[in-house]
Amino acid sequence: MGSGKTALVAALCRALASTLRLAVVTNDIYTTEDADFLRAAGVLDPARIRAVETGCCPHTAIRDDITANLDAVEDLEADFGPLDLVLVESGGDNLTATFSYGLVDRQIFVIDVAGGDKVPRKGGPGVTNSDLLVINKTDLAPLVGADLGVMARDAERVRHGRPVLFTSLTTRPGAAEVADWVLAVLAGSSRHVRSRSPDHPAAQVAAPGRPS
Ligand SMILES: Nc1nc2c(ncn2[C@@H]2O[C@H](COP(=O)(O)OP(=O)(O)O)[C@@H](O)[C@H]2O)c(=O)[nH]1
Ligand SMILES: [Mg+2]
Repeated sequence: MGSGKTALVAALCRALASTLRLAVVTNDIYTTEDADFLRAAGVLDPARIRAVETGCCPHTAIRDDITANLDAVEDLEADFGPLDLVLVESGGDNLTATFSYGLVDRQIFVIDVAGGDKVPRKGGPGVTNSDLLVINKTDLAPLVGADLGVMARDAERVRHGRPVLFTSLTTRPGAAEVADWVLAVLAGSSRHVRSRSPDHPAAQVAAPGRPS
């Protein structure tokens, strides 16, 4: 909770809504807070944002009984389809959270530096097996004493080559690298998207033509 999932969904909407047919499903336990935030942010036609109120452990609704989320995706497809991309944000993100691949084609796991630089080496299915690991809030690293180099090294070690991207969604709200990863996946090949360490200049530079 609080790692920046909704901020990333907003960033991806900003980056991709003009080129892709897009919709969003949010998950909250008792409210529609995240959907309300995204609608108020004006990042996408509000009708294309649906809220699922899980009413129970948020992991269950993305992993075990995915019916409510599948219904929301199918409703969006019926109303606005064909859609190129539906972003489903989970209502919880502790280290054991995973999506059923019956619900999603790809999983992005978002952690942030404020939890400490130990988090990647603690592992868990999201950190190790997600299709993309995003380590967010790099702007806070100096304030919380998180060593981004350690996080990059540990993440690479536990993920065996699966990609890792560092973001600061407050200082660079376009999340250009993540948007590029999504586009590469949609184009049918994510193989050219390599892991980038935070001290690698390429990680800090927005792709040409994309807002950062
Ligand atoms: N400093 C900083 N704050 C961020 C960043 N990304 C998100 N936040 C803030 O962190 C809080 C939680 O973000 P949110 O997207 O709601 O997290 P979620 O619970 O994972 O969906 C909000 O106050 C955001 O403004 C970031 O990169 N840097
Ligand atoms: Mg959220």
